[in-house]
Amino acid sequence: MKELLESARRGKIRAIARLITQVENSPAAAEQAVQALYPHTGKAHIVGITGSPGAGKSTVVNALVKMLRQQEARVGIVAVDPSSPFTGGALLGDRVRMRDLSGDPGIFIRSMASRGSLGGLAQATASVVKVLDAAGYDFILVETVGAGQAEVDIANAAHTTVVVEAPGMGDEIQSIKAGILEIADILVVNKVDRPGADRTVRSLKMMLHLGPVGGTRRSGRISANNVQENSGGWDIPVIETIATEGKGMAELAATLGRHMAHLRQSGEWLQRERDRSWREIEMLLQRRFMHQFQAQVPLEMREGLLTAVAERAVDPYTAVNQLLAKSDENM
Ligand SMILES: Nc1nc2c(ncn2[C@@H]2O[C@H](COP(=O)(O)OP(=O)(O)OP(=O)(O)O)[C@@H](O)[C@H]2O)c(=O)[nH]1
Ligand SMILES: [Mg+2]
Repeated sequence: MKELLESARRGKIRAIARLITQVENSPAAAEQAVQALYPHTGKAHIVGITGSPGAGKSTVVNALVKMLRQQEARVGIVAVDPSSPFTGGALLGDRVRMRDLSGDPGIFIRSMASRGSLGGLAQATASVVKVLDAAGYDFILVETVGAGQAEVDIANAAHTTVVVEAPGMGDEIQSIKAGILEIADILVVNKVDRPGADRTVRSLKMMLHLGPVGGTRRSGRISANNVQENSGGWDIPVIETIATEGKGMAELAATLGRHMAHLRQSGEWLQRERDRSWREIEMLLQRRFMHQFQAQVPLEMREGLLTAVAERAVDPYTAVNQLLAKSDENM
């Protein structure tokens, strides 16, 4: 493990890949790796790319990476596979499209399989991002489908969140529903070669000026009197792209740099790092508590209580009190 960590840190592609596999498969390995690598992290610009299914996220990532490579940046890409069976088919497409990036030693691509719990995926992604950060990648792009809380959690782990939209089918409205507009630092309207692009751009800009569209922006982003502050004076830019032709990518890359500078100058950087640290610690605490609890309370007792609650013999609050009493007893 020690040698593996050392090689990964020196940027050896094979070692990085092997380390990530271990981190994904074993919480103990993840703990060991993060403990060793953490002091070497904090240098990469972590960019979350999210948005409606099919909006062109992977194509944007592909084109953006090419642009960043021209600027000599090293780029890590983490594609979080959509867990929804409806979008499962896009997976193969992603692999094929991203293949023209591979072979370049300045690029590392990893697909995360979605597994069991969503919390587990967010946790695994956070660890993989740390490995890439410690391995010296300048940018780490994390693609997720913006569909639920897990994606929001993953996007929250980024310094900059790019929400990709495309014209047509009331996508704008859907994304508000999914709450993903609220996490955007940069909005990309992709496929502007398609009809209706103007209208999409206009309505998105209008919504941004209307302020928070319900839901909660992350901390520090709404002032006390509920006026949208765009995190300390950051006006959320709307960038028009045609990812298939690489159009708009120079502007997107430049805007990423501008956002990073803004985060640093405004102090928002530290705020976001603190928010992120707390979310991660909270996630780890929850898992740890749950494991402890499961070790301390016999399975039969839990099973018995479940039946009792289902049959209305015991209410859920009383069940929790009894479980906690048992857990204390066995500590
Ligand atoms: N006309 C046009 N098509 C595009 C553009 N960008 C992407 N596409 C096409 O849109 C389709 C979906 O693109 P993807 O990049 O796979 O979209 P995605 O958001 O990653 O999709 P999921 O990961 O399945 O949610 C593909 O067929 C792309 O070729 C664009 O700028 N213009
Ligand atoms: Mg994709």
